[in-house]
Amino acid sequence: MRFAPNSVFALLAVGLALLAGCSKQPTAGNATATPAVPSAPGKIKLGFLVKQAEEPWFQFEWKGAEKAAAKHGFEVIKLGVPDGEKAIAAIDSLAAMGAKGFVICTPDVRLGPAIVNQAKRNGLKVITVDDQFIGPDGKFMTDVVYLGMSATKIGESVGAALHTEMKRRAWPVAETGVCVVTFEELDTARQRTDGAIAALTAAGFPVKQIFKTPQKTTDIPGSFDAANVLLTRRPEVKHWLVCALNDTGVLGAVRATEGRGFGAADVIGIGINGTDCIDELRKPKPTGFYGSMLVSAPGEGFRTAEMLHDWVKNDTVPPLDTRTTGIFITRENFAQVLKQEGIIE
Ligand code: FCA
Repeated sequence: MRFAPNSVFALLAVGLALLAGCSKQPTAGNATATPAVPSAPGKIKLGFLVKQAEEPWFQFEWKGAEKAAAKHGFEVIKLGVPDGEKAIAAIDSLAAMGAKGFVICTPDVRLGPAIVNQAKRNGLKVITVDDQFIGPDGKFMTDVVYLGMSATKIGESVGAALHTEMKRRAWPVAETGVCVVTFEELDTARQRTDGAIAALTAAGFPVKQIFKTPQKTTDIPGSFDAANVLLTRRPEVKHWLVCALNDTGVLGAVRATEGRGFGAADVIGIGINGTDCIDELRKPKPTGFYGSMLVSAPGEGFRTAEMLHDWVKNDTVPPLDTRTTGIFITRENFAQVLKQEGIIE
């Protein structure tokens, strides 16, 4: 049987849609968007692969990438790659569709060497975003272009903001505990929670009242379970400060504190991302989720896609390491800041 070029593309598009549809969790909105039909010939095509397409953070990165595509006239192929097998298969699919490169937030940083090899085999350029690849020696693959947040610094701002708010509320330190939901196998996550702990201890908070509790999965059920284990072990704590690698980590922990009868007056949770807590901050009644360090997801998506396009089109090699910073948002200023950042209308 012979396929006309268009039907081959249509088949590929169906294959990719299936691939994206296999994400572990159902996705919202255009989370698994794939090109329905192949684009106009001649447009440069670039992939944007993300580990958790259901997380608003990554949907906002995609929005940023789309904006760069509209500005520069290229096409973005957005795919969710929740595991290694799907990530490797997606690279082959991108090549078959004629893409020239991709930006990726990998589902596992240790896939770095395999992803780089697969990209090389297919002649694709690679930029990593958010989660930096780890090489076989256990060290960061600093020769692969990377853009991500200044994780330690942002974590430190979380710790400092938690301490400031605790003092403002005049909580007795002896009755206060810190719930640190951790995911230490991911470096950017460990740096964030270590940063928060470092800032709290630097401000004089007693180390013995800072409790780490690991989450098995980086979603709300994962952090909810992790926090529950800790809350059971520490019934003596009357007020909780909460931090984690991102908003989702803090949201799950705050839900756990609510389940144990703690209200907004006795919980201060501060997340990271600023994109995954919008509904929470919009709730008419305050919750224990106090605020978040907003990092620009659309900005990261725009910048990485633009750098990749410039690299493919003009051979401009991007800087190897770019770091982004955060802005503190709370119920008071989130609407205004998120508008300024183009995250909400
Ligand atoms: C990691 C986290 C995301 C986001 C990103 C910048 O990939 O899982 O939620 O914080 O870093």
